Amino acid sequence: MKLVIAIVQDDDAADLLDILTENGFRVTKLATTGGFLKSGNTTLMIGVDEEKIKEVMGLIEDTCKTREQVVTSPSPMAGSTGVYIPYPVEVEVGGATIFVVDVDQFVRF
Ligand code: 2BA
Repeated sequence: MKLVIAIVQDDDAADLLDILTENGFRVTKLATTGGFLKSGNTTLMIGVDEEKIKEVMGLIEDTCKTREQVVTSPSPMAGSTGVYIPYPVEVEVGGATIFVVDVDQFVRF
């Protein structure tokens, strides 16, 4: 068995949960925060048999979209005045960041 850990954008999370459960996958949803943007995202833990990995990856890829997000980054003013002015930077947030982890043991009481 494998554990698929998928970090997705909040906007895609509800649809993805529905699609995964409709297709017979068991999912746990966690509310998480991205370290860079410091804004909310969603992490899904999906325990799957190895032969189902491709299917689950396909469902995630079909549902989750890449989006541009603007972050305001402080930039030092010219020279070393110690004064910072905010300026907007656009980052591309991926549709999904996925880790596939080997599971040594799976027990369900
Ligand atoms: P965040 O850390 O909030 O990152 C959001 C987006 O900001 C990233 O999109 C990337 O485009 C950009 N970014 C992140 N760190 C950066 C840096 N040091 N310099 C420049 N730009 C940076 P994604 O790469 O698609 O990541 C989306 C979310 O997935 C991340 O949210 C984080 O929560 C998670 N993630 C991505 N890679 C990860 C990793 N290696 N380990 C753990 N979580 C990861």
